[in-house]
Amino acid sequence: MNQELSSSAQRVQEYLVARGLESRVVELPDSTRTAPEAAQAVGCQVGQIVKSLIFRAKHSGRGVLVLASGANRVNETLIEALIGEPLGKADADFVRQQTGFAIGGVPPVAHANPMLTYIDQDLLQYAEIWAAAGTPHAVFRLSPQELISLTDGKVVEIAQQPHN
Ligand code: 5CA
Repeated sequence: MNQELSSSAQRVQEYLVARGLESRVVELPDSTRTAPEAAQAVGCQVGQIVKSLIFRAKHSGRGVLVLASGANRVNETLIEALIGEPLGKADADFVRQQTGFAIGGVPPVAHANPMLTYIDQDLLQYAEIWAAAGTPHAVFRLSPQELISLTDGKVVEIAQQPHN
């Protein structure tokens, strides 16, 4: 039986089909707006949730996509060293303009403007990971290798070391 997806989730599903992925977008009654909520809703570890974070490079103004494990805080200094310029945090309008999606449902793929992409190496320890699929109630499951090939992202160490 086909359940109808909301239009943003449908856009992500169509992208996955076009790229030959078997993944199916699922819309859940519970919120998947944050990584802990998404982990709770699908019943996985928070580290298996892909956070799709948009940054704005300060000098060039370009968007940078960081795909981080839900368990990690991003070390922005490391990303700045990789791109060679300082980062500013993107505001909600910039996120929508770059991705075509609203915060809380930003998927790692199917963006309006494809961006330079970095992938958290900590995601590679899991057989399966889950990412947002366009809305704060939609997710899809994939493997880390599929995430790499879909996004053409560079796998790097992203996590900030705990302070204590
Ligand atoms: N659906 C979940 C799990 S996949 C999700 O989208 N999580 S997330 O972490 O990728 O997206 C939430 C992120 O949006 C936050 O970590 C934060 O970086 C960003 N964010 C939240 N509020 C704002 C805001 N007002 N301006 C800019 N970015 C924001």
